[in-house]
Amino acid sequence: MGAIRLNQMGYTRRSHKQVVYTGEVSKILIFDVEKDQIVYEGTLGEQKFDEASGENVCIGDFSSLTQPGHYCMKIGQDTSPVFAISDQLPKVCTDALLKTFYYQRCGVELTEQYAGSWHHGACHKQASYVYHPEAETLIKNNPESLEQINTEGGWHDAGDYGRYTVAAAKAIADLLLAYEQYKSSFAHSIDIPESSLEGDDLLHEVKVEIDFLFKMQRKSDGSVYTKVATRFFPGMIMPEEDTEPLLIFDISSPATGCFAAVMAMAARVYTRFDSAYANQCLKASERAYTWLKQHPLPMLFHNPPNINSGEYGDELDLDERYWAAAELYRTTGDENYHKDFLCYYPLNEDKFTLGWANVSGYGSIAYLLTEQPVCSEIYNELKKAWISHGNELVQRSKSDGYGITLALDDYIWGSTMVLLNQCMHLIIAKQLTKDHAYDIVIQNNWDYLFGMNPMDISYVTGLGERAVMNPHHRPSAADDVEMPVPGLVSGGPCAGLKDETAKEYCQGQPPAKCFIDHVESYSTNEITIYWNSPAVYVGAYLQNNH
Ligand code: G3I
Ligand code: 9MR
Ligand code: ZN
Repeated sequence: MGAIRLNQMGYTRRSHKQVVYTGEVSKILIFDVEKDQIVYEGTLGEQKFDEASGENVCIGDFSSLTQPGHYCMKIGQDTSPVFAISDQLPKVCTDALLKTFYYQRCGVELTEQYAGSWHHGACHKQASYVYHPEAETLIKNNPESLEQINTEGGWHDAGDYGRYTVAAAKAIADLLLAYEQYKSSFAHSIDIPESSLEGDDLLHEVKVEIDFLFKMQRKSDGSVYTKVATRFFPGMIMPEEDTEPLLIFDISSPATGCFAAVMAMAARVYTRFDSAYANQCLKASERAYTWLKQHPLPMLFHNPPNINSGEYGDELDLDERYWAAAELYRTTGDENYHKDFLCYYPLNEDKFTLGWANVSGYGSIAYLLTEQPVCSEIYNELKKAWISHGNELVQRSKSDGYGITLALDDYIWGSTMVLLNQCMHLIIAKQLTKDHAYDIVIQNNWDYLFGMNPMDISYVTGLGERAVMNPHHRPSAADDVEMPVPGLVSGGPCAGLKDETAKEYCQGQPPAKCFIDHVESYSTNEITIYWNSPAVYVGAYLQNNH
């Protein structure tokens, strides 16, 4: 672990450029590696204690270096990884982050033409059955007695091969928000099978997951199943080797609510691309929403006994109802959805979280960005609260040694998602205020992801000289390719030490150092589609703001 922490991919010409150094205060020297000459000399600020990492750090600002090139930094006896200055970097990073959704595809062969070394055969083509306590026996002896539904397609959730509705919803929401707000960042090919077709690749890729979600809506009543997965997490095997029976698990009101929300988003976004498809999304959304109205009490999902695949437990569904009403109102302008949103508004104390369990932030974004008439009292109150929370994040970053927004208790399972969600919050706050005060903090959070962090590691596989190499990701672990699938965002430090490997390696470490780049540490080093999706959103913003 080096003493010089910076964005290992590098910086755009005019971006804020900050280095964090854990040695004694001394001069900063930056070398142009092509010309082998010193091109910058600077100084570090005073040492300060960084509580999250338990280290004394000094900050250096080298923003005045703007010349494109490749550089390395020397401070005292320490040397940094080589980094670049180029306005192409946000595009390079965003494309890699977005391409991972292709690598997560289920039910299709990933060919060498598009997946390179990480190609694999078609997977999870086996029959999938609606769960029954005796499913294992019945599938063997009397499969006709079980309801069989074709659930092929979509994206694997994470390091495992489960496909989960609420996880899909956050991923789709982030990607569609990125497209709605920064369409120009997606006007080029990311080299997937559909790249030759009409339309942008982000829309082609998200359609893969939406097409899967259609199959998760129960035909009889419009409610939505929570997941399709095997009974247990499989071993560290390739997807095509995972041939255990697939089970479709019960419907829930949170799953149905976030389905209604993302389908309403899709209806809005796809309408110019494919109006018939957009209409199909809207009908599915309205059908799910009708079920929600007919079932005002929460219907929650918990894994049945002897089932050990992801649960995504969620004890509340008011946030999903809030989000669904907001998106349907934004898409249709139907006052009935507006009335519902205004009813749900006071019931949702938290209005900012962009999680997989608490999705209230998406409902707030939909109302803050809506093109429809609003209730000005509620709108102004929500806008003021959103901006105020953004300012609190900025204030918090000022006392953090790395200038990032994570609080000490944010180092949870998927802390990089928390960091990126906070970045999304600041970006929306900037959209609402046009205030550039948010820029530096957004940049610091982005730089943390790519190496300016207490682990001196890029938390994105394949991006950075010292990037995560051993993610808890079955295809990366089970293939015979040394390099992991590129562009995957690791969950990052988790102070709760929620797996045996984290306990073994991170015991006693401060929160920001509770990370181990080990394939078995799923609580600090797994990857998921909804940790990559907020990163795509931030990268898309940076492509337009550098
Ligand atoms: O929100 C609380 C916070 O208030 C509290 O301070 C903190 C203390 O530890 O816990 C926080 O809750 C954590 C929650 O994630 C936050 O979202 C729980 O402890 C933690 O157990 C929970 O972990 C989830 C994990 O599954 C285990 O359920 C992760 O969010 C979730 O991303 C992860 O999802 C898994 C899927 O089940 C299977 N596929 C892989 C995927 C990623 O690991
Ligand atoms: O691989 C599983 C990962 O996707 C989950 O996030 C994690 C926690 O639910 O569980 C992982 O599976 C492990 C299982 O929980 C315990 N036995 C080892 C499995 C592989 O690490
Ligand atoms: Zn699969």
